[in-house]
Amino acid sequence: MIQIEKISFSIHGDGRGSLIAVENNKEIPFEIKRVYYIYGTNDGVTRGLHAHKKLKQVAICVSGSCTITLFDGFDKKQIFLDKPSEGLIIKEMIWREMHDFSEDCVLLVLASELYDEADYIRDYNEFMEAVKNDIYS
Ligand code: T46
Repeated sequence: MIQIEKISFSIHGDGRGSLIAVENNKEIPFEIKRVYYIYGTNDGVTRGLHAHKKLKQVAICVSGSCTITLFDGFDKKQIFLDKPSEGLIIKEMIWREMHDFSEDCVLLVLASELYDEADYIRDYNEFMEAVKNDIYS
């Protein structure tokens, strides 16, 4: 069964509002080499639709909400994200789809590697073959 791993970040709140800090190998279980964010997603759009051979990521919905579906080749789970204080760990060899973005959704992603198109598996059948034959583990 696919394990859903979430991280709860400490909120430094005071009369002015809230602040969350995340550090390499502390709150985040790897060295962060890249940060990107997804926003202004059009209604009805599904993003992702791929897996990564090696990349590990933590996804944080810093504004609004979205749903992420994770599939390990056997089991599928949908995770609703709507808290800036919560990170979803997305490990290697997991097919991911992000959908149901609210208009104000900003999805921040912390990644363990620099951008490398060769690390993507964008073909679903290739992903299923790789899982079946344990190719990238
Ligand atoms: C993932 C999910 C959660 C770059 O040039 N550098 C980057 O670091 C990234 C992430 C993307 N790009 C380019 C590649 C494409 O031309 O930006 C364009 C859109 O990327 P993509 O279609 O892969 O975006 P998503 O939202 O489908 O997937 C992204 C990440 O690529 C992926 O690693 O796990 O978010």
